Amino acid sequence: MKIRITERDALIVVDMQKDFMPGGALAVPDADGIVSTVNAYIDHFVKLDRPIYFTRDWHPSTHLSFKQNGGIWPEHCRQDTEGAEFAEGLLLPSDNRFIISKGVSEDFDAYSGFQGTPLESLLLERGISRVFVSGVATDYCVKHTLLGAEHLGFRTVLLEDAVKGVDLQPGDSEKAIDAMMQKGAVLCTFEELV
Ligand code: VGL
Ligand code: ZN
Repeated sequence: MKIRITERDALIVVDMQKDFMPGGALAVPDADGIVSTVNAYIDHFVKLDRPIYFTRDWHPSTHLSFKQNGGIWPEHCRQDTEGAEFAEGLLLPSDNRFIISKGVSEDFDAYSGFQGTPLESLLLERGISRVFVSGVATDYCVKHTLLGAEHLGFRTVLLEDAVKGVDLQPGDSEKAIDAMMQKGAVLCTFEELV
């Protein structure tokens, strides 16, 4: 299926940060393998003058999701540490892009880029009605961000060649993709963009 980008479309890049890349504190296997495809989408949206929203996990050292604080994850994406920086080689356009920090207070976790952030209002003020979602992890933050968008009434497109999952249980990413499609997500690969 061919998909044409319109002036009501935006790109969301979820959590493409060093700690989620191989070698990072909470590595998503092969996540570095999608950087070039994510960049291709970024380049495409830049050329069409479409806004791009980069979410990032941005936790305090006391964050409740960390094992040492009773959570389930190793410490990751601590504010102002190298691990929280954007992944090596990821394109960051100089304008028309927004950085959305989430999970910033110690007592609140956010798998969705919409939780506790201005993302919804930023999209609405630009007249965005459909979001294209890429990044990591398919079975956590990508899934919750896309479902959050659906819940808020945006149409969603999952960029299936530009996402990667953790798969703590085998099949988690597949299940996440099914759940997203169930709620209305359309799948798209780079070749389908016109
Ligand atoms: C994520 C686990 C913990 C994600 C963030 O970006 O998918 N996963 N924090
Ligand atoms: Zn996190």
